[in-house]
Amino acid sequence: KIAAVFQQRLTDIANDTEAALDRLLGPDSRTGERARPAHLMEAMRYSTLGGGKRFRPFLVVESAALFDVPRERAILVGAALECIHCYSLVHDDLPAMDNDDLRRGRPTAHKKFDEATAILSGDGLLTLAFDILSRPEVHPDAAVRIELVSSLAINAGLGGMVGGQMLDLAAEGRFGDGKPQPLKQNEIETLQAMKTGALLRYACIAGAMLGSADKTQRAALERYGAVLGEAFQIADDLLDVEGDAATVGKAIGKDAGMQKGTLVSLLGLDGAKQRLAARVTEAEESLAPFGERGEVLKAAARFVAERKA
Ligand code: GRG
Repeated sequence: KIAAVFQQRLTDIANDTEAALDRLLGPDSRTGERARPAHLMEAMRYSTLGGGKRFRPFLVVESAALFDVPRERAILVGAALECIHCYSLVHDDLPAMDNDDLRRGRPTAHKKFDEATAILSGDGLLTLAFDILSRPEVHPDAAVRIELVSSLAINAGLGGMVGGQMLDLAAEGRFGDGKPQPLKQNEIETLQAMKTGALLRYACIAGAMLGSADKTQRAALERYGAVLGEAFQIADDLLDVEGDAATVGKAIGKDAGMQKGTLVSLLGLDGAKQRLAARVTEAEESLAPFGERGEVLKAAARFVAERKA
């Protein structure tokens, strides 16, 4: 039953996030229509609207709901975070990075438009995120807005997602002598906590910030976000390996996409699955201070481990 409640909330929050993004990526009375190049706006809309699970906005809204935060505030923060997430996907797909042709079942931004437009649309989305968070509709208290802005900057930047991406490229051997650098387990954990974990953790603590959570509640959500982030990445790496094995029909680990530098490659399939299950349990336990109200977020942790796409 709780799984059905979770699915419904995920769908509702995805719809509300989509509507908010549609409005935020539309005409803006502050700059006027002429000041917004239509081609750039089209590219930003293409990469943001009509796709994605909207799992990060879900985490913001559900964490905020623990404190009865007005929903429209949390939706705005979720939309800002989704702008950062979508920009990272656009830039990650570029020829200089992963050089991917498809994203969310459609041509990537640089394939649909061109490289310069894709780069600028990512820049525009990154900037828009901070524009959104600084608006009074997000929270009447400017100190809360500054905290939301500052924490997002830290989690998305050098010490978070962007830094994690850099470590990833370095491990692939993109710099120096060009040889891949095998990473130790703690180095993989750090890289992933930065690249993927930081935004997921932010989603959860943003709810606590919006809701003026006390120290214990905030620490609980921080812990939940951190272990959920790790679970998300292990599940994603498992999907890569098992999805590849299923479609290509090859032996797992030998020929199917066993990516180097993941916990799956280091711990093996069974080891990674055990660790994933342990992280889900830990995520559930971290929500103890919220009692019954934590049930939907607990279901979200189980969803992360079980998802097929
Ligand atoms: C280029 C600055 C920069 C950062 C790139 C997020 C990222 C960092 C790269 C994307 C590549 C990747 C597979 C990262 C792991 C995180 C991940 C699984 C992202 C996909 O997130 P989902 O599953 O995607 O939430 P949807 O499409 O549902 O939004």
